[in-house]
Amino acid sequence: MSVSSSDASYHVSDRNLALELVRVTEAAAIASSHWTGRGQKNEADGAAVEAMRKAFDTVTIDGTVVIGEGEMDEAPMLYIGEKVGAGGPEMDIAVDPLEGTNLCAKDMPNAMTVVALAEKGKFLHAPDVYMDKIVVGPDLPEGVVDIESLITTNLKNLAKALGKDIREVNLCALDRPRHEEMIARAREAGARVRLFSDGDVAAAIAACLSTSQVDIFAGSGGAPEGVLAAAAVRCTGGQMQARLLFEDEEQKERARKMNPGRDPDRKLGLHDLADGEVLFSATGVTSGFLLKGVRRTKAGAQTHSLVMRSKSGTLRFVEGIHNFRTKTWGVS
Ligand code: VTB
Repeated sequence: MSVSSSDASYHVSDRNLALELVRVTEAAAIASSHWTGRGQKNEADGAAVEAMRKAFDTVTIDGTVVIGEGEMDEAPMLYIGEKVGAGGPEMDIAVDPLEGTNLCAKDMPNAMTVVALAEKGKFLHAPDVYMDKIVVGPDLPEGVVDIESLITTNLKNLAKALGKDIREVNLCALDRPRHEEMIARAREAGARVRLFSDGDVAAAIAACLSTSQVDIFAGSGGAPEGVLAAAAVRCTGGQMQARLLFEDEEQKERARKMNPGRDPDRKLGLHDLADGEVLFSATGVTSGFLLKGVRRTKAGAQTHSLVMRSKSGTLRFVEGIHNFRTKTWGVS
């Protein structure tokens, strides 16, 4: 398969395309970093969206946003169905231009910019509802945890598979009242629980990386974030299960319309969320579990990104040094 960008024949598994994606998340991170700690989450998000949208203009694909900023009437850019890219092979795109807008506004850990790419039709078309999620890392027996099991059962089975005492198992969960019972049960079973305020894509990835000291991520968060997390989990070889959660019939009907012929209540495996070959890139805005945040310097900025491909399973951490004297928004 050709990897030349000049003949516009990228395939989703192409190595060079992964590096193109880093430029996209870097651009969004640099733009939103201007707003770090300023208490203005909408401005931070807007800056990320605009920079990301513009950066896609240089990527030689015919992309369609399937996970984005919302429906066309509620988002000016990167809305669901929007076409992005400079032309080329058809691909579906999932974005969260600023995952953790509050984290950025408050200068708290784990804000990052996120993009994932798949062949057409391979991402779940997730409505903006909650999704129950469970993630564990690679090299564990298939089905070691199950979204339908009690958290205590999952933690016991995971401890056994990891060959460690349950007291040394670390669960990571969003700090929300809806998770109180799960957290209490996990602690009663002996596990440690690391809570975080926003940004469950980073937490899901952390569960797949041994360096993070997170063994399992569980709980409910945004469904679109679940699809992005799944793309990343695919690349690491980890396991993930999920289920859409609906507050009313209207939400369920929306899910049905977005994925015709599929039962919206079904248990979702990793490949139901992100199938085929996928690419993933994230750049840190504020430092966190995974990535260092943008460091702004006198004449530019430094970025730290994670780029991965499911085909090779290679995880690449990329440091960027951007010169504002030659590029106003930091990337070519
Ligand atoms: C998570 C998290 C996001 O929303 O999906 C969370 O990843 C879930 O929603 O960063 P609630 O805040 O309603 O619990 C965010 O925190 C914000 O989009």
